[in-house]
Amino acid sequence: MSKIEQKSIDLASQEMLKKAQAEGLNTCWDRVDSMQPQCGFGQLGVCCTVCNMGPCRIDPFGEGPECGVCGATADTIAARNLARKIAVGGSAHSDHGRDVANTLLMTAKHGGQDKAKGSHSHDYDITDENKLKKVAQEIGLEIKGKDKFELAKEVGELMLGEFGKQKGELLFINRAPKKRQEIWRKLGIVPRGIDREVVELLHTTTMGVDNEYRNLMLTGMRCALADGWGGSMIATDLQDILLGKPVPIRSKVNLGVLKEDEVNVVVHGHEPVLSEMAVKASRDPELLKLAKEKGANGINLAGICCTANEVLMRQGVPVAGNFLQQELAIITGAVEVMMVDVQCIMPALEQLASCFHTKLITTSPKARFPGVKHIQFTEEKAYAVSKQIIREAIDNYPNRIKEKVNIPKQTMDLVAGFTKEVVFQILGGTYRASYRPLNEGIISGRLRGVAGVVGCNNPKQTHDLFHVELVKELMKKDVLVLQTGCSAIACAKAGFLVPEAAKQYAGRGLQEICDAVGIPPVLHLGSCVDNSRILTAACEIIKEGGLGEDLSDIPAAGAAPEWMSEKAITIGFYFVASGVYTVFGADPFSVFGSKNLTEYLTNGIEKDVGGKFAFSDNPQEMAKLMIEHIDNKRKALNLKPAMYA
Ligand code: BF8
Repeated sequence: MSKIEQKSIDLASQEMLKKAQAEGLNTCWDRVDSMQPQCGFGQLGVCCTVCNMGPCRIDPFGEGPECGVCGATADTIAARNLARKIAVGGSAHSDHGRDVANTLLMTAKHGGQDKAKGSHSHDYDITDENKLKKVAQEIGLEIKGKDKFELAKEVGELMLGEFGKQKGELLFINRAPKKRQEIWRKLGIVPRGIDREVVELLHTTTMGVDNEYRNLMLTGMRCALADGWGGSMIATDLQDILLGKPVPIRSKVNLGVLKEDEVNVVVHGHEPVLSEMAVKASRDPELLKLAKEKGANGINLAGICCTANEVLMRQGVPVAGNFLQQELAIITGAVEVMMVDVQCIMPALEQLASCFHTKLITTSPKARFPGVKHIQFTEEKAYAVSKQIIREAIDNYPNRIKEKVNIPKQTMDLVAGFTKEVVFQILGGTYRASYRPLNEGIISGRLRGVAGVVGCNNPKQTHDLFHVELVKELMKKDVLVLQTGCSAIACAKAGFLVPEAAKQYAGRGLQEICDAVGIPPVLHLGSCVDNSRILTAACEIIKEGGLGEDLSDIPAAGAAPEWMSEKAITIGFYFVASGVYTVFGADPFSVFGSKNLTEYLTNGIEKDVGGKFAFSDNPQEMAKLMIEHIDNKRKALNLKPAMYA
C-alpha cells in the first residue's frame, strides 16, 4: 500500500502522510506494511495459545493437524479466541462506566458535605437533575423529599452494585421490549453484572472447559449484553447526570481545528471525567493570561477518538480527528500537549512525539507508557490536575519549532449532540415529545429504515473510505443513519453531519424528513459507550407502536465498517444478541478457519436471538446487504415498500 490516496481519503490526513514520508517519520501505515504478510493462522482464528502444550494451529485446508495437542478443534479454538475478545471489549467499556459511578458517588458525598458547610469545594456537580430523577424512578427509588445529592448517592450505589451483581438480572434489562427479555430468559443469557459475566466467560475459554462453539457464543452474548445493557448504558446515563445531557451543538472537525497562534492541547482516549475538567481549565482566566505572557493568543482544546466525542457532545469542543489521525495530529508540529487517558492510544505516540516538541502526558493509573510523563488524575483533584496539564502545555508553547509546523487547512462544520431524549423533542416538539413522527416516517415508507454505523478505523483499509461510502449509499436510499465513535468523525469530515447535507446526499424521503425537522441525515449520538443510546432509541421506537414487538422487527441494521478494537466485537455481539442484523468490514473476527462457527454467526445465531452477522470488504456490498435486510423487515411487518425506492 504505497500510494497516499490508498491510505486515506481524507485530504488533511493525506497532507500529513506526505509530510511523514518526506521527513522519514514512521506511522501505523508503515508498520502495517512491515507486518505483511500477516499470520494466516491468526487471521483465520485457528491459532491457540491458551495453554503451554501449544501454541497450536489448525490447517484450515485440511492438510495439517485437525486439532491441537489437547484435541481442541478449529471450532473450539476460533470460538474461544472470539469469546476472549468479547470479554476484553466489555471490560474496557464497563470499567469506564464503573469509574463514572464512583465519580458520581464522590460528587454526591462532597455535595452533601458542602451543603452542610454552606461552601463549595468540589469540581463536579449533579448537572442534570431531571435525568437523575428519571433514572432513579426507573430503578425503583423513591424521589420525594430527597435533594439531588441524596438521590445521586442512592442511584450511584445501586448502579455500582450492578457491576458485581451475582444473581438475578441487570436493572436496565427492563428497558428492552418484553419479547426481547423473554428471548434472553429462554436462552439463559439474561446478564448479571459484567464482573460476573467476564469471569465466567474467561473461565469457559480456559483449556479443557467449554468445547462447544454455540455454547461459547451464548456465554459470549451474555457477557456482551452485560456491557451493552449494563456497563456502557450505566456509563452513558451517569455521565449525562454528572456532566449534562447533550443537546444539538455545532462545532468543527479535522486537523485544521488546530491553531497556529494558540496553545494546542489535544485530549485523547475515552473518559470524559478528566477531559471535561480540561475544557474548564482551558477557559480559566489565570491560564489564559499565562498563555498570553508566553506569546500565544489563547488555549485551544481539540479531541481525538471518543474523548473527542464526549467533549464535543456536551461542550462543542472541536474534533481534531479519529483513531488513525492521532499520529497525524502530532505530525502537524503544532501540538503542545497530548493528554491521554485510556483505550485506543497507540503505544507508538511517544516515539513520534520525541521528533517534535509535543509532550505526551498520561493520566490514568491503568495506562502508563514507558518514559512518558505521568500526571495522575484523581476525581478529588480533577480541576487542579487539569490546570497542571494545561500549564505544561503553555510552558511548552515557546518550544514550538516554527519550521516544523504544518497545520492542514481542512475543517468541516458539524452538528452533534443527539440522544434518545433529544430525538423525542426534535421530532415531536417540547410539548408533545414523541417518537410518533419517526415511526410514521418509517411506516409510510418516506423513511426506508434506520441504520447504526459505528466503530473504528483500521490501517489495513483506506482510512474513512468504508464509513463514508457506506453512509452515502444508505442516505441515498432514505435510511436515517445513527452514528457513534470514529465512524461519526469520519462522516463529519465528509460533511454529512449538517442539516444541509440532506439536500446533497439524501434520497427524497429522508430529505423531506430532515427538512421538516431541521436535522442532518446522519445523527451523531456520541462515543462508543453511547451505542447504548442506539439501543434505547430502538426501544422507544418499539414502545411507540406500529413497528413490531421486538427489536428484531424494526427495519434497521448495524455496521462496523473499519473496526479494529475488541470493543467493536463486543458491541457487535450485544447488537446481534439484541436482534440486530450487523455487518462487519475488514478481516472479520478471525473466525473463517472454522466453517461451523462462521455458519453459526452468519446464520444459525439468528434462530437463537433474531440478529446475525454478515461480513464484507466492500462498502457498496455492505449497504446492499443492510438495505435488503431493511426491506425484508418492512415486508415482514406488512409495510409498503419505501416510498421513493
Ligand atoms: O471506543 S471507535 S478506534 S476511539 S474503539 Fe477506539 Fe474504535 Fe475509535 Fe472509541 Ni470505539
